[in-house]
Amino acid sequence: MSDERTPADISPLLAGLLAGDRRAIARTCTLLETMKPGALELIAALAPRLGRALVTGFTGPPGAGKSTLVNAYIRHLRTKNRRVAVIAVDPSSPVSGGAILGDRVRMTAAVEDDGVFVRALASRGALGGLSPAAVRIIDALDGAGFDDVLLETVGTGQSEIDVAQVADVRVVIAAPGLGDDIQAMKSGHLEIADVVVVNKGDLPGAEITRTQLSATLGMRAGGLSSVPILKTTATTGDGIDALAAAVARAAEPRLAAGPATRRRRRARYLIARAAAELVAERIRSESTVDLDRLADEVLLGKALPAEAAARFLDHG
Ligand SMILES: Nc1nc2c(ncn2[C@@H]2O[C@H](COP(=O)(O)OP(=O)(O)OP(=O)(O)O)[C@@H](O)[C@H]2O)c(=O)[nH]1
Ligand SMILES: [Mg+2]
Repeated sequence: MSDERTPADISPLLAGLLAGDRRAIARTCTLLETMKPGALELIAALAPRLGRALVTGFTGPPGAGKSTLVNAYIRHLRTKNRRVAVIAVDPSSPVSGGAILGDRVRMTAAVEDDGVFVRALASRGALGGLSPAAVRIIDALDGAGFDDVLLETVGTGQSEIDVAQVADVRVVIAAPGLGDDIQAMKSGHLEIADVVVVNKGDLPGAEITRTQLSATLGMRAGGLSSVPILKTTATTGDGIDALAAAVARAAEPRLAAGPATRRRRRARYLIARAAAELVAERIRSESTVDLDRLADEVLLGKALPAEAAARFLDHG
């Protein structure tokens, strides 16, 4: 794979990517995922062309119907002639979530459709946060000219926080009969939503779930929530048009802010994640003398933990 070794060899890959060649897209995703030599050159070459794609995140509890809904949404977008890429993030297994979505897409619309591209991505660690590679893969897919990049993640705490940072529009999906998961959503996961979907609208209980979520949203931030709560049936496509309209409305201000702003938000998130890791690494590392000294100050009431932390960062 000599073209992943030297800057000079980036151009064929770049040309293939810009032409929408599927193999080139897949190889670019891998290159930016692994950050092997050539990746930085590729990012530099792509940078002026990026920021066109709209990134929409879909999160929600396991089994809420995210993949089915994403699939129905893909079909909708294809009727509008939009080219769609999907990043499917699986918290538990590196393959199955994405593979399942891939199968669904293949089964329905997309096997010979150059306008649809699916990429599975392992999530990061036990907490299921988004891998920073997802952000770079967004850039690869953006560079390949996809109009929409859809991000499917299971709504664990960390991945929801991550999706909130990375996506332009956040869709949070609930469904009736998920019990504790709905409770969990009520206790905070709705915070990130631009659009809330109650999927499985064909099942009894959908309306109750919707009422519950509506009450919860109404209570947040002074009760003036303008977040729409839509009912969908992903298996039949019911409600998908309304979902698309709600996403488009939520996207308007984000798109108006311009590509640089949206991409900078993602880069800031990457830096914040890297910074958190650096700090954690420093705290784990051998040189704990300073930390012990600061710990004693905290224990003796001579410093607040936040003050100790600030000094630790200053002197690390
Ligand atoms: N009745 C009904 N079933 C649905 C609907 N949407 C999805 N399902 C079913 O719910 C099950 C889970 O759907 P998925 O799309 O795999 O759910 P998911 O949220 O992607 O699940 P994970 O990726 O495992 O977290 C499947 O059996 C779907 O066929 C719907 O609107 N109505
Ligand atoms: Mg899924």
